[in-house]
Amino acid sequence: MKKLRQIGMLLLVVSMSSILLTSFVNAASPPQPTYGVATVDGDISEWDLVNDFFVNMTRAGRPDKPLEANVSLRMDCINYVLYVLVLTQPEVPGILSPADAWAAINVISNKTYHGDSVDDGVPPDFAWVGVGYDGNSSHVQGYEASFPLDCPNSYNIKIHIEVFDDSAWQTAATLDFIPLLLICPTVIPEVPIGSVIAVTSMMVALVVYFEIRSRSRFRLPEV
Ligand SMILES: [Ca+2]
Repeated sequence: MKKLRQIGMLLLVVSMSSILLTSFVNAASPPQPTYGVATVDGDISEWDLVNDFFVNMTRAGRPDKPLEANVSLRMDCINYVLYVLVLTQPEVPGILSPADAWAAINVISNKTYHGDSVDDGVPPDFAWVGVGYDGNSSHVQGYEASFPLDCPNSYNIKIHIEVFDDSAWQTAATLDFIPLLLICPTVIPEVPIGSVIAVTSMMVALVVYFEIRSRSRFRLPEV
C-alpha cells in the first residue's frame, strides 16, 4: 500500500510538472521569450499580444522617457530562429526608415536585421506592419522580423525603431541591452492542457482514495 501511494504521488508530481512546463512554453517570461514560430509578412494576426509581449521601448531607450513602442518575441527551437514583433503605441506613428529598424545582439555593431533585409523566408527577414495606416505613406505601425540565433544560450539584445512623437523624429528602443535567455526545451509538450488536467485529477482521486482506505476502519471495495 505504501509503495502504491508513493507511485501515486510520483505520478502527481509528474503531472503537475507537465502543467508548469506547458504554461512555461506558452507565454513569454522575460528574459525568456515565448517558444513558437511566426510568419514575417506584415500581418500580425498570429501573434498573441499579451503572452508574446517581451518588453517596452521608450524614447532613447531611457526609463524616464515616454513609452513609444513595445516588443514581442518568439523563439523557434526547431530551426533556431528568433521572431520579433515591434508595435508602436496607438497614438505614435512609426517611421518607415529602414536604417533605424534593427536589433543587435551583445554589441551595437552586431546588427541581426534591418529594414532592408529581404523578406524571402530565409532569416533574416523583415516586413513593415501597417504602412500608411494613418494616410501618411511614410508612417507604419511597426514591423515583423526574424534572424538565426543559437539555442540554448544567453544573450543581450537591443531593439530599435524610429517614431514620430512630440512633433519630431524620436528613437524608440529597449532599455539599452537587455538579457535574453533561450532554453529551448528538447521536447516541447504538445499534449492538450485539458488532457493533462484530466490525468492529474484522476491521479489525485486515486491518491486520496488509497489514503482514506488505508486509514479507514471500514473495508472499502478493492479497485
Ligand atoms: Ca505575421
